[in-house]
Amino acid sequence: MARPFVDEVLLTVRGGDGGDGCTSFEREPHNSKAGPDGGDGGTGGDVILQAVEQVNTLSHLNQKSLLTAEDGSRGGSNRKRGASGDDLTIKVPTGTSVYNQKNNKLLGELLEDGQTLKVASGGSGGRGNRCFRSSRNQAPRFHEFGETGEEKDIRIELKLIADVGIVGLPNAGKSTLLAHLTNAHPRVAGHPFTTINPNLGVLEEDFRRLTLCDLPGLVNDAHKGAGLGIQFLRHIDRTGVLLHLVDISSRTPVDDYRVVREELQAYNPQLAEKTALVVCNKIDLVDSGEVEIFAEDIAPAPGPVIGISAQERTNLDLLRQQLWKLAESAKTDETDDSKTEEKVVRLEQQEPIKVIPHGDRYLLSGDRVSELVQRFDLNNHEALSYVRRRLLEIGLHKKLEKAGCRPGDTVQIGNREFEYTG
Ligand SMILES: Nc1nc2c(ncn2[C@@H]2O[C@H](COP(=O)(O)OP(=O)(O)OP(=O)(O)O)[C@@H](O)[C@H]2O)c(=O)[nH]1
Ligand SMILES: [Mg+2]
Repeated sequence: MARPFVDEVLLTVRGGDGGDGCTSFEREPHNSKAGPDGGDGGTGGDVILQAVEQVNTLSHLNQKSLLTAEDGSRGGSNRKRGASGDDLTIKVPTGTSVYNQKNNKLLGELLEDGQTLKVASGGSGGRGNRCFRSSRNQAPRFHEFGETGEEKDIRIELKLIADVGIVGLPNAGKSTLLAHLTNAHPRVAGHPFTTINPNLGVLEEDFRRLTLCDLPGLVNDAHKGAGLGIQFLRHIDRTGVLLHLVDISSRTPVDDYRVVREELQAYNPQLAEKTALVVCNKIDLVDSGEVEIFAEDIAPAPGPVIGISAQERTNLDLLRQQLWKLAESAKTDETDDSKTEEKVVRLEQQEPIKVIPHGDRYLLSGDRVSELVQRFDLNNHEALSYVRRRLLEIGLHKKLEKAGCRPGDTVQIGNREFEYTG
């Protein structure tokens, strides 16, 4: 059996949390000025996707699962830094695109073997108390908590990267051909729509490899949703060569041929241009000469027209030779398109600081503000005064005043409340 084909997976990925910093003091019995020596926490691991040629499907990933990288460890006394958490590397096939579920933005594409994409960053480690020593406070008794790892809902979408795409009406014998040309074992049956997901197979010869993709059958008006529709054609967007397979034993082979050409055109005229080879299948069922007549009827054909019997394996050597030749010339013709398709990771912008008057209080939001509040123990008065100072430094004062906040008013950040002292 061909491996199950999964072309879209929704996942939640989470970077590891940073380790907490440490509060500790040097222990030198005769030194009254023994200073703070709490080390920093380690960084949390990142979640990374890596394209691996040997992986062909997304079926090893469970829908809607949560995948988390390792947390960083706490810092220790004597300035000891906590260990960093291990990254979590998720293997995906080449041809994978990754989107942020929230806004459907492309986070990046993995097109080449070995290429990686970071999808969630680990949190940074919290600083140890040593870092908070200042002229005001020589012996700080607080540390910073580790940053929470980034969490993201992502959608991983697979566009197969095959060298050759096989298209045709249902029952033309596409899967039979794939099975006889490559290592794949797709389901073959004498009724339409046996193939409902694309099948991939690899043809290997003299250290050369050609990947073939057998697609579900196309029918008249597939572009309007008839049959299985045309959305699976996106899997051959990047295919170099199209092999159009026609059942020559059909009563109307020329019409059959035209229907598929029209559907390809309707999907994407550029894709139709890629048709390089028209293959008449099932010649075991017709008189010799039928292929020539057909070729004349469809002239000018977009490429060579050859007759085969996939089932009887007639002319498959000739077909192989043609495929190697066409695939190689398609590769050399390839413009730099695939390279200009940017492998961008767009950094998400930090949410700016906002002050919203709400009843008797002022609500504060923004990444920098929430982070400061989350990363310290606000029941510790030293930590609290540090946070207050930092909030003033990042310009909160002005924003609050502008919004009408006066000393004595209540300011709320997350579920914490503060009195504004001016
Ligand atoms: N006589 C003959 N029958 C063939 C040949 N190739 C395929 N068939 C038969 O045609 C039928 C359809 O073959 P499939 O390979 O499943 O066709 P398909 O194009 O993949 O069909 P869908 O997946 O439904 O689109 C099966 O009964 C095959 O045994 C051939 O060369 N000669
Ligand atoms: Mg099939």
